[in-house]
Amino acid sequence: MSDIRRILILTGAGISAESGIDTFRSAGGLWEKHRVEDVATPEGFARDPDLVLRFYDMRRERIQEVEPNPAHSALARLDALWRGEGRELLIVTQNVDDLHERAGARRLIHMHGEHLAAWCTACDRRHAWRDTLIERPPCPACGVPALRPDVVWFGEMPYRMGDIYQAVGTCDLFVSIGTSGAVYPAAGLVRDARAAGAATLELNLEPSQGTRWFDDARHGPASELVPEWVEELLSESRLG
Ligand code: BJW
Repeated sequence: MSDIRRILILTGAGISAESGIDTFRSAGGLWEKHRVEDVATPEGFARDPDLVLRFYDMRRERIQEVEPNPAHSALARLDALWRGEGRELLIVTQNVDDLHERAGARRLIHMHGEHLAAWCTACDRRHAWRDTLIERPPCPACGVPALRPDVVWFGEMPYRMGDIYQAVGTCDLFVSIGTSGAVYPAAGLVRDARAAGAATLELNLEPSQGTRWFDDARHGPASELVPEWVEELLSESRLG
């Protein structure tokens, strides 16, 4: 591991599970209680905006009640220390919660958007947003009541894919944490990283759908696996 310089970390719902946020596809997860087509597609939003806005209002409220867990803190520690001598790091999260940044991570991309942001479909501006959207508040910029959650639904393009592919194509180590590997393009990034010569590591509660693409896999709760792996990496690199 000592020749590792550039690290790309992909995170998913599993890293926030122990903070008390529901995952999507686990038993009892969000997709058992809500139909994906109804709440996570532009067509569902067009059909029944109240249903979708309530779903996201409820989840936006929930994330403001919970705290980062030791897995988020460990990645924030790695982000703070992994510097100098050509070291680079990027956390790409599929999560729309803000637990990575609340733990202190700074080099972070939210590829599926953020709960704490609203997007005006009239003027195309985005705004920091903590309140509910169900009352159709006016856009702070243009005044039109056309705000929607600033999240990426099925059929929409995830954010900053150019930056993500660039970092995936040049990393030495690709680490996937707490994601089922069921949703593309995120699920395909491990193959892009491998093709570019990176070592690949999975940290997940159970083998993901793409587990065969990883050189190494460790299975268990993120709050244990992630701090262990981070300490191992920092100590091997004499940064801990
Ligand atoms: C623990 C744990 C603990 C539990 N510790 N672990 C082939 C190629 C390309 C695209 C497609 C394709 N086939 C189909 C598509 C289209 C589609 C897609 O992927 N469909 C699939 C159903 C097949 N993709 C899209 O439409 C995307 N856009 C797109 O493709 O645009 C075109 C394009 C083409 C080429 C390049 C670029 C673009 C958009 C996808 C948008 C996804 N949106 C959502 C909702 C976001 C807002 C919200 O939160 O409501 O994103 S869906 C949902 O799934 C959410 C998540 O980010 C995403 C991934 O879920 P995640 O994070 O993996 O959660 P889970 O629940 O699935 O897994 C949790 C894991 O944690 C499990 O494994 C547990 O075991 C584990 N776990 N507790 C450690 N304590």
